[in-house]
Amino acid sequence: MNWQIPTLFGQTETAKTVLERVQETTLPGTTVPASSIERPETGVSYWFPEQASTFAKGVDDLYMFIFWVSTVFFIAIVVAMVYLCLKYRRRGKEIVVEPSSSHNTNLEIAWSVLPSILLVPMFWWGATGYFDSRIPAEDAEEILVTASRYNWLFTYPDGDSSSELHLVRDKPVTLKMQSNDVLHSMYVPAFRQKMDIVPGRYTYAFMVPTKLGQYRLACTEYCGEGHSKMRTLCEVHIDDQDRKENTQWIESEHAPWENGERIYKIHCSGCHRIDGQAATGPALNLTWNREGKTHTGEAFKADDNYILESIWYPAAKVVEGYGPVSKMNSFKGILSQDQVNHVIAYLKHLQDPNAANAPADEPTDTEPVAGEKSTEEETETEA
Ligand code: HEC
Ligand SMILES: [Cu+2]
Repeated sequence: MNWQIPTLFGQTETAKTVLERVQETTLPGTTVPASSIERPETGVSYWFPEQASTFAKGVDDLYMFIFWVSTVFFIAIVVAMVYLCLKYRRRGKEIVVEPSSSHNTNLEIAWSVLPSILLVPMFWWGATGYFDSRIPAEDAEEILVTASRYNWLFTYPDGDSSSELHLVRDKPVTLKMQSNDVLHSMYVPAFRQKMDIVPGRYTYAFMVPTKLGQYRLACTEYCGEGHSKMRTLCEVHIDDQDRKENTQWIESEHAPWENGERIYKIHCSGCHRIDGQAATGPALNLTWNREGKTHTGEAFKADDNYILESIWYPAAKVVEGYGPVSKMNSFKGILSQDQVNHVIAYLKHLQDPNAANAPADEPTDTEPVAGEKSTEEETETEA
């Protein structure tokens, strides 16, 4: 039975839209097989919300397994306790003191081994599920989530944003998350996905939505008096086209990498080059995703967090050959984390103009699209 209560987020009025669109986009005369339309989340169920991502079922199964193991042991322990209380209750006035054994090897082995048989699989199951939800697939789309008191902003690879999260069914997505102020946490119950958003660094959540519909997305870390209002919708679309047409876009004039290029020219080009030649600092076209060493021999990988740290706190990891004191000044307070995102997009773009936002480990080998604007000069001459 599916218990429904009136909605907290107003989905009952809006939830039909994806479903309706599936029907509308179907050619007249053809019928959509019922199995291909999933029921959108229309309210709040009293038990688990819908399973709308690839790993939701695993999370629920593990939960139920732990729940039933706990229930069985709870009943067994309480029954035994009541029985023993009755059996050994004090009768009459005399007190018989029986010596208790201080050691019993068999018993001790039994109470170590038997619980392990249940607990080790629980750990294994939980750990693998956790990794599934944290390690991005290589072809995942990267959406930047910006949390601020008390709202959400989602920025897509082309630079456009929306205040609701729009995903595409069966398309893997990595949420790269940043906070503008305090600690927040992103939670989409239907995806069983929850991750802290920490000021001053990036965190990630990975998922593959599997069902069309609208789902609740909320902040789940108390962040101030407006915390309970910090919620929005997450909509899963049929395909990219459907998402493009049915999202309220906040359009950005420039692609993130174009903004990054501008920042580079203003702030960085005095010390860094982008032609592979080292100058005062390393060549930035080689930086993204490289594996390098600091001057003290510590290994690092030039991922998002490394680049953020290099820009805000250059002294934290001084690159081998440039130490011991970094000649780079800190850009903390000069460049916001959003501007750092643009720089990162530019560094990726320098390596692969065709996929400025490709995920870290997958440089694509496709040719640049003909006519793609690759330098600002071109942009200017065209304008
Ligand atoms: C005054 C010179 C100077 C300026 C200006 C400067 N840098 Fe640097 N940068 C350096 C030096 C020197 C290093 C190497 C030492 C270190 O790691 O701090 C470096 C290192 C880096 C690294 C690590 C590179 C790698 O391959 O490991 C990044 C990323 C970086 N800078 C980004 C920037 C960005 C982005 C800007 C502009 C916003 C900038 N820098 C401006 C001098 C500079
Ligand atoms: Cu919050």
